[in-house]
Amino acid sequence: MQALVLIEELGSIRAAAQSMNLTQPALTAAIQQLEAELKAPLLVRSKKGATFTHFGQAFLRHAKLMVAQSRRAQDEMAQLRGHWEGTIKMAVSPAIGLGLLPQALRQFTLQHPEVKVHCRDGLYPSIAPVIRDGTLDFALTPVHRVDLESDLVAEPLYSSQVVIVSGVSHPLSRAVRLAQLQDCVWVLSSPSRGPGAVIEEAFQTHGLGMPKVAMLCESFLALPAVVAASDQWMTTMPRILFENSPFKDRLCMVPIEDALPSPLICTVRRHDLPLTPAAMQLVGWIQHFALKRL
Ligand code: TSU
Repeated sequence: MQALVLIEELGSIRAAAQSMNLTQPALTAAIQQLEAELKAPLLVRSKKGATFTHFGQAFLRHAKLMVAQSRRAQDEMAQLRGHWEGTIKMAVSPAIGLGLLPQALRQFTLQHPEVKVHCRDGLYPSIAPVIRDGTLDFALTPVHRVDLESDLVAEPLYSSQVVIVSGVSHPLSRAVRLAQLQDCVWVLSSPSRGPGAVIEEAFQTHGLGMPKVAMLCESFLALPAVVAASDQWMTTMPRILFENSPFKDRLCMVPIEDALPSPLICTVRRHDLPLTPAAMQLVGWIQHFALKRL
């Protein structure tokens, strides 16, 4: 099962075998044995690599959860025995990544240097499928709590501050009312239901029409650069991202006086997969620093 998960992740049987320290024929034989037991072909092999059959894709969903569960079970047993080892897999929003994560990780790794942390970017709802299939233990991301699916749970941490940002030469970079921005063209940093869509919510609250959206830019690395290079586009971003952007001197925080929504950053996980003790400790440090900044 682990091999199947690795084949999907790495794109080939050879790469999966290498990463498991097996020969390719040994791994192929193991998969053939699994296919015989399940009485179903899981992979189609071609010169270009291996692709999953319809059966393979269905089985892979179970395999991912079982591999993740087994990793968590082993980690939890070791950690309960006082052996702080294993892996934490998480995704963070930019406000967490730039804000609380560095301090929390510093404390956590001092206490538990043997626990590996895998951290990637991610926002709800785009990140939900990899929480659901067990790939990630949790995500620290803003959530519209009313919208959360019933198989996920969200525990609130703190509200992040959002600002409206344009390039310095945008004609409305000094606007003070949302109504002045109603004909602007926007770059959203996430689809509707994500925090990048706060401008839609703000326009709605102030009785304005839907904003005109030119671009969806889900890269927070590219977003400030793209907006800095334009005299037409506006966007919203967490204040901490604006303040730390290398493009800050070509960007302008539009001084809007109307209130903007403050996305509520939460710990999101599967409701039936409790965090391992190590993951709980890392989240505990994040909570600690979140409380300190209130
Ligand atoms: S954050 O979750 O606070 O990093 C966030 C991301 C994106 C936007 C607002 C807030 C637009």
